[in-house]
Amino acid sequence: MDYAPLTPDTLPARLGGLAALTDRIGPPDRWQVAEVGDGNLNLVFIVSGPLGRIIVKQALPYVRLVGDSWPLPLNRAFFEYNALVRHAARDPGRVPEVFHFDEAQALIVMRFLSPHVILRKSIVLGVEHPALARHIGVFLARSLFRGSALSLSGQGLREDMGLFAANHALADITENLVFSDPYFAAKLNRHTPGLEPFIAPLRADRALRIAAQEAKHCFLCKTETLVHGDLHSGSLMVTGEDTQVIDPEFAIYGPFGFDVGMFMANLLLAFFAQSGHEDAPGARGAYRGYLLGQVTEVWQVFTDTFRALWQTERTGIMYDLRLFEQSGDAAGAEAALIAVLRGIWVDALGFCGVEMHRRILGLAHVEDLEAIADPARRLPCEARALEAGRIIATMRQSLSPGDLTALAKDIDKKVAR
Ligand code: SR1
Ligand code: MG
Repeated sequence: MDYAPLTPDTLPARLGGLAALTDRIGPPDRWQVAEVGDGNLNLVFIVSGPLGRIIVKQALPYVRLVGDSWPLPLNRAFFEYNALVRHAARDPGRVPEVFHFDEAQALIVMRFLSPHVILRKSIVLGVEHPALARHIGVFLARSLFRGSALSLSGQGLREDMGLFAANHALADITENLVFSDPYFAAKLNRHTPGLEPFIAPLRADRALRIAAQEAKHCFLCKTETLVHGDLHSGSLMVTGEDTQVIDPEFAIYGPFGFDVGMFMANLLLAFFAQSGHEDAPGARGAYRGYLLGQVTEVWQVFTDTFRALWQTERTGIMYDLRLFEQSGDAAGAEAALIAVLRGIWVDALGFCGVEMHRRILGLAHVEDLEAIADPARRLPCEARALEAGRIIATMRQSLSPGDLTALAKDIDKKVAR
C-alpha cells in the first residue's frame, strides 16, 4: 500500500492485522487511539487496548511545525529506526524497544513509556531527576564510543556512515536552523519583542559568527561517530529513577561533541529560565544548583565512562593498541585519550553556545523559556542565555567545566534584570 498518514479513525483498520500490536495490546476492535504528537515533525499515537498500550510514530511528508510548505522526506523514520537499533545494542535499556517498523508507511511501533514524562516538562515544573546526568553521561559515552572507529572496523564504520549519510535532509535542518539562521534575519526566525537591543550586538560580533561557522564545519566534516543528532530535553523521557532516550531521527555521522553540547545547552537554557519560573527571587535557587550540577556531572560521567571504554573496548581502527599498550606505552594511550577528550569538550562548547542562541532567536524555541508567559520576565532570562552562549562559543578553547558553571552563575547574577 502507498504511504498514507494515519488518523485515530483509520489506525485500527490499517494496523489491526499486526501481531506486533495485537499480541501486546489485544484485538483492534477494542483499541482506543489518541494522537498526542506535540513535537515539530511527526504524528504520534497512543494506542490503548485491553492488554496494554503502545506507541505508533509516523513521519509526515512535511515539517509539522510549519506545514506542507516545507516538505521533508519520509525516510527519516528509517534513520530513526536504524539509530534506535544501534542505541539499544550500544547502551541496552536506555531507548524504547521497537516492536515493528514499516519503511513504506514511515512508521515505528514501540514501547509506551509509563509513567515517564518528557524531561523538559518536568524541568519546567522544577522536578529533580537525580540519575539524569549519570544515565545520559553513560549513554553518550557508550553510544558515541561504540559508534566510532574506536570500536568499529574501517569497513563497518564506512558502511554505516554511507547509510546515515542519506539522512541529509534532517542534517540540512540542523545546518541551517542551528548554525546560520540565528545570526542573520532568516525568514522563519522569531524572538521575544524587546530583545532587539541584545540581538543586534550578537549578530555584529564577527568572532561569534566565525565560531558558529567553525561549529558548522565541525558538524559537517568531523564524521567521527553516529550521533543522536537532536539530544535536547524534549528527546528524553524520565521517571524518578529511569531515563529513556527517544527520537533519534536526526541521527547522522558527526562529531563526538555534538550530542554532549546539545544536552548541556538545554540544561543551561533551563538554568537561565529559572528567574521566570520562581514565585519570589531566589525561590528556585536549589533548582539552579541542581541544573548546573547536572552539567558538571554529565561531563564527569561521560569522561569516566569513555576512559573505561578506551581502556577495555578499543578494538577499532583508531588508536590501535599495537601502537600503545602492546608497545609498552600505556602512558601514550592515556596521553592520546586526554587529547581526544579535550577536543570533544571544545567542540561540545561550540555546539552548546549556538544551540542556546537558536532556541531563542530561531524557529524552534524551548518550553523552558516559552512557558514564561510574561515577556517582561522572559526577556532578561533570554538576554542572559544569549550572553552566556556567546562567551561559551567564542571562548570554547579556554573554558574548563568549572569555568562553564561559574560563568553561568556569574551571568545569571550580573546581566541587567
Ligand atoms: C523544523 S524542525 C525544528 C527542530 O525540531 C527538532 O526537534 C530539531 O531540534 C529541529 O531543529
Ligand atoms: Mg524530535
